[in-house]
Amino acid sequence: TKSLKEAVAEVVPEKQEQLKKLKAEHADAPLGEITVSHLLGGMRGLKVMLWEGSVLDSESGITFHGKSIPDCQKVLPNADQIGGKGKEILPESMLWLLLTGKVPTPEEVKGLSQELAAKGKLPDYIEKIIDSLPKTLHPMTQFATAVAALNHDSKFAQGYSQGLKKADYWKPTLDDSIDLIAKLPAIAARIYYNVFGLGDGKQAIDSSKDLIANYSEMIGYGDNEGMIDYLRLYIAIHGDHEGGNVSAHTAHLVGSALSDPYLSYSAALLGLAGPLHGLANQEVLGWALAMQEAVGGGEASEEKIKEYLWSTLKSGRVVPGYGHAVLRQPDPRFTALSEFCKTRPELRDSSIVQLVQKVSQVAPGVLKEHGKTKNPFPNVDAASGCVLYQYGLTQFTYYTVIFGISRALGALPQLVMDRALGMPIERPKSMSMDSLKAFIKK
Ligand code: AMX
Repeated sequence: TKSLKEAVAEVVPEKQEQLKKLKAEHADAPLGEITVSHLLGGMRGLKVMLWEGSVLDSESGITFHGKSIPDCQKVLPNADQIGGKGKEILPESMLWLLLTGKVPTPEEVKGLSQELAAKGKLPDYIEKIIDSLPKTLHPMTQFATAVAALNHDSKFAQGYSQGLKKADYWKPTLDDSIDLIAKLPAIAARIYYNVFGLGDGKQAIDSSKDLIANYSEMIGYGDNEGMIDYLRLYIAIHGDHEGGNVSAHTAHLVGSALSDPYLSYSAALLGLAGPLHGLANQEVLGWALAMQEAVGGGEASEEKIKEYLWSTLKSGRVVPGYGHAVLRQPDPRFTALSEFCKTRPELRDSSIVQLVQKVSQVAPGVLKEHGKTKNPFPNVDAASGCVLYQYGLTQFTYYTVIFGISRALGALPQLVMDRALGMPIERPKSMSMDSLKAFIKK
């Protein structure tokens, strides 16, 4: 049985060799043409970034090192296999896959779980920082603040200041990344306690439990098997969505300046906090509850749902949870969460879960008729919040924090790979409208 660090150490030389070959054989191969509309249109579709953990296909959705979500559900170890209780993918298993490209054994996952538990306790100064923040400060701002402050003890920052060799950068980047992933649940739970007075406020960690069983305990859901397994699935499949999305790209960009993993991931969280990105799950729930009040829950008629959708669109708002910058089909993450709902009676019978499912059948037609969005189908955020709500986690300003625990599983492995591959500081060229015009005339 290998440790995660040993498994990464095996992969790094293979990846370095692969990069060397790619550079030697294909450095000048064109990857497409850049037009003015790319520059003006948020760089959609431009292939300008290396990202190893996952690839997003506009039709079939996300794959993690070539494995779809159903593939991962089949092969990645779950809690039942490591002495716990639960059938869904453990985030530890997903982390292992994202970092190494390999499926871990249950023993390897158990070892990683124990390592995370051992590193999960927060230092006193972090607890004090979180406790000093006003309750009215958005939980995502609190989250990013605490994560940035952990750079106080960054092994990468310390090593760099002491003249660490470039070839070794990835090692303390990995140490910091594992340390950060281990501490995210306790940070998130302390914020939950401070802002909403829920959980026991202690963030105690039981080393025999997996990351999310511990987190669930910290936020007061230690006895709720359905919620614990939902959180595992949710966190595992939100982990990575290739590199171009705002949070992943931000971690990569900030890390390219050799800012340490805490600073890089803190910046990523601040991007995740935007309503067009991670905050959409908070937006969806507020919108769905208002709809429930206006049209009824699971029993609402298609006509009423249509009317409600049109009233949202006519008021100039977007339908939250629908559309995507890359996907052109229903998001497989939405499908996986919807399938999970079918397996649990408490979710099958839930009025809000039923309403959200009904909306997902009606909204594509309305959005097509509206004619603006390139993708009229639900994305992951359409489904994720209503399950939390049904399980009693009704504080929806907290939802994106849970997404923030997850996104580290993909963004931090890429940071490790960036340093292992010696990726340079990111510095695209910008242009003014005048310089653009002058350039086009040439
Ligand atoms: N409802 C109404 N209009 C929508 C829409 C929606 N759900 N999605 C896109 N549109 C509109 C856009 O606002 C844009 O209008 P404009 O020309 O007047 O500015 C037009 O359709 C074309 O947009 P697009 O090319 O299809 O999408 P995009 O790549 O620019 O943006 C996204 C993608 C996700 C930001 C957008 O679909 C959106 O705002 N969706 C709602 C918010 C949401 O669910 N975000 C979560 C995404 C997943 C995640 O990151 N967590």
